[in-house]
Amino acid sequence: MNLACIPAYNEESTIQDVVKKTLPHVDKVIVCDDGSTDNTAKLAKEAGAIVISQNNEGYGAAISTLFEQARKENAQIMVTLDGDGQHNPDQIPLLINAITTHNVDVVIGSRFLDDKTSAPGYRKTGIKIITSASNYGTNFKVTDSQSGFRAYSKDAIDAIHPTEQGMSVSTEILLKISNKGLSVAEVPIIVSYEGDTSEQHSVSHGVSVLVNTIKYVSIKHPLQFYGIPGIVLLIAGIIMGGIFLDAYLNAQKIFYGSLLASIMSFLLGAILVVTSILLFSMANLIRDRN
Ligand SMILES: Nc1nc2c(ncn2[C@@H]2O[C@H](COP(=O)(O)OP(=O)(O)OP(=O)(O)O)[C@@H](O)[C@H]2O)c(=O)[nH]1
Ligand SMILES: [Mg+2]
Repeated sequence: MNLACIPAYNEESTIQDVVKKTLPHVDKVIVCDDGSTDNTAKLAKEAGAIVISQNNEGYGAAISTLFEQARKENAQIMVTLDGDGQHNPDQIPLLINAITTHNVDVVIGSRFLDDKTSAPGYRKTGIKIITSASNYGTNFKVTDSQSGFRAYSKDAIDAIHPTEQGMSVSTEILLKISNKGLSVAEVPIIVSYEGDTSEQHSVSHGVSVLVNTIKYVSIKHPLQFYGIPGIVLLIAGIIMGGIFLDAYLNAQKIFYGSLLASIMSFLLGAILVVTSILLFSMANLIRDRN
């Protein structure tokens, strides 16, 4: 059985159309309505979707619920797409075919693969920066790490248990796909940006997703992210300490500035080195348990 799963928050102007256009391509459509204050749930049900409601827990929490539901329904394939009409449901077969004919576990609909999508410039740049950061943490490269238009095989549905509540779930899932050794492919999709106005909103979202992406990637590579800067700071601390001692012993001059900088640098360096070792051990432990 193939499922389409749609996270939706206040999408009453588009949800019906999205559900109706999605239904012909799958066996069931499930909408996770996140405590919308408009008629999203009612309209989705009327259009033929099964509606799961939760209480404003965020995009990631909705995706996690939808994975859970797909496991309950024993789905062979789950396609996720947005409820705001930005994705074209007629492209669902493209994603499903990539799974069935090429035997991959996860297919990502990418708006940048053949660059037909005219995403607003700042958003394009933001997504590309986040995608580069995310690619650093995975053993594959994608062009659109933030796409919500994806398809998952049964193996992927069973293996992935997202925990991020917000938009960073897209990155979290990619890292989990990589850790579990699942295979990934991208297909080009068209994303509509008509009537798009949420600039400020998307900048703050973008920044928080980038910070979370760096968090994930830094946990994956703790020695590079914390260990190397830590060692650099330790060495800087030792050099500045040397300068201080040299001035004190040879000229009886006390440079408080270099004393303070040396202590700070040394302490921060030590903290970073210890952090990197702890994270490295924790990452290994978690990998062993998975
Ligand atoms: N369940 C749930 N869905 C959400 C939440 N926030 C957004 N969504 C849905 O997730 C999909 C993508 O959200 P958008 O805000 O459009 O994110 P985006 O497409 O990356 O950003 P834009 O380019 O601004 O549209 C839409 O279907 C939203 O209705 C939420 O908190 N809970
Ligand atoms: Mg959108």
